[in-house]
Amino acid sequence: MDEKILQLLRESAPAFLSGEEISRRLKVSRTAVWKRMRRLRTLGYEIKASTRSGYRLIRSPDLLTPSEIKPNLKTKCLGKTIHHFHTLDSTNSKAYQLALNGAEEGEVVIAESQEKGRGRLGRHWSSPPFLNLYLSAILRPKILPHQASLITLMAAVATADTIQKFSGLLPLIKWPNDILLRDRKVAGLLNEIHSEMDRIHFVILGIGVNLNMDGKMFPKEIRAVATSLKIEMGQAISRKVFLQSLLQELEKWYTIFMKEGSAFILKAWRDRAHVKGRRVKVTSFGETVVGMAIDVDSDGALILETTGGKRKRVVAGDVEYKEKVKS
Ligand code: BT5
Repeated sequence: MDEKILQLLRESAPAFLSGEEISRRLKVSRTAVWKRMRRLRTLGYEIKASTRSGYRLIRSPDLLTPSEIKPNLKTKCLGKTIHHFHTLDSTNSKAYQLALNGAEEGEVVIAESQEKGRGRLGRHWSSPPFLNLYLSAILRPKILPHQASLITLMAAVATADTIQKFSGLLPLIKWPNDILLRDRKVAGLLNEIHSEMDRIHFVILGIGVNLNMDGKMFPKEIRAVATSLKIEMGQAISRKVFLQSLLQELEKWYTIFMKEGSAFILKAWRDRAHVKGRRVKVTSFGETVVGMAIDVDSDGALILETTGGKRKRVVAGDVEYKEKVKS
């Protein structure tokens, strides 16, 4: 109902739209319309009311509701259905449930805040309200389960590209799922898959980007290692414009991946990751390996050369750079 009222107000702007006309078009009482206007104001919409002329939308808040996002969204599939929530435990968990119940490729879950935002391996993702982006997209790629890591690389490239276009700064991708600005984490990805041995049912692509957080808003334990676009750019940014750009970039890179295979993704990833020749320490399944990063292979695994000259292939883990990153 909120969405429909906002759509009517937008269509008639800058003119007023009478309460009678709204109640007629939506088949609800005028009291119901009045109550909805009051609710929309509490959500931050500035709506002018005049007893003679009706209602006029003056300004919308920077909310990530479908009615805010969809008018300027230029994607064909991604984000055409947006499930928006003021708060959720985790957008990934919600998207997973929706996908199990048959949600289609391209449906997106967005929350203004998360109570149990998740990182990998049960870690926590700090998700305060109205400042950042917490998004999960449902994809149903026709690839084999062992290629699922490439979806993470694809999403990392799309997220890094969006950040660069928005800020003019050069983000660096840290294998497998971190996006860094000036050596600090500005975004993280959490991909979860539901598959059989030879078939992926769906991938949940979870992306968290710190947009308008100030330094002191981060929990103490990550203050020195996290950043936001606002901190790096010195100005607040529009979350909805960022989200629209991100969905467009994701769709672009996903289409390239599905049509052309992994070569373009890997090249773009390598250009942004600068991992080659870097000494790293990788913790994977409780084991720690130190070595020289050689490359990522065609399935997105990290290839290391250890001190003994042996090659080691790492499919999942945490990377620590043994020297300072130049971004
Ligand atoms: C990640 O995990 O980086 C994946 C983060 C994915 C978050 C998105 S938000 C939308 C979707 N729904 C979810 O529930 N999750 C996804 P990992 O590599 O394990 O990094 C987690 C670590 O990053 C934590 O242990 C902290 O050290 C740090 N961290 C937590 N919150 C952060 C934040 N807001 N910004 C930067 N670093 C953070």
